[in-house]
Amino acid sequence: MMKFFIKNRKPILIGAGILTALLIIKSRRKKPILRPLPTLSMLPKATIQSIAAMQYQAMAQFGTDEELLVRSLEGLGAEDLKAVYNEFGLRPNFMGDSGEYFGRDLDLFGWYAEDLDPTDEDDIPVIADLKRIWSVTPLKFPY
Ligand SMILES: [Ca+2]
Repeated sequence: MMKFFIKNRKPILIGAGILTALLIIKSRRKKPILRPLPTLSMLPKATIQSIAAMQYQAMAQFGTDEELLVRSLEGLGAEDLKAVYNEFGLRPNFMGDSGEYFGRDLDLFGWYAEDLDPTDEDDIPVIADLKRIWSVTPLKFPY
């Protein structure tokens, strides 16, 4: 084992150096801050939490549960939608899925942008539905 390290110390040291540099860069990266929206929602906190959890659940794994994504927001007014946005907050996202270790902290709209593809014919109607639902709030889709 020791022989292996001595023999390969150069690539091992370079590898360890690169890993350390990446960890330093990650820790220094500016963390995004969420600006909560003022809201007069009258829905119970538990309801808002459960809707935000459904939004997350619909996107957190590989692919998207389009039906849950839209259905869980259908019928909510502007104040409740803003409360859901606040409750979702920032959650670590890695290429459209949950990413505890390598993820970037994204707000709900950052998650939509990562998860939904405006050129994918399955996603087009979902994007249209979400645009309609959120159009009563100041929050706008990036595309
Ligand atoms: Ca996903």
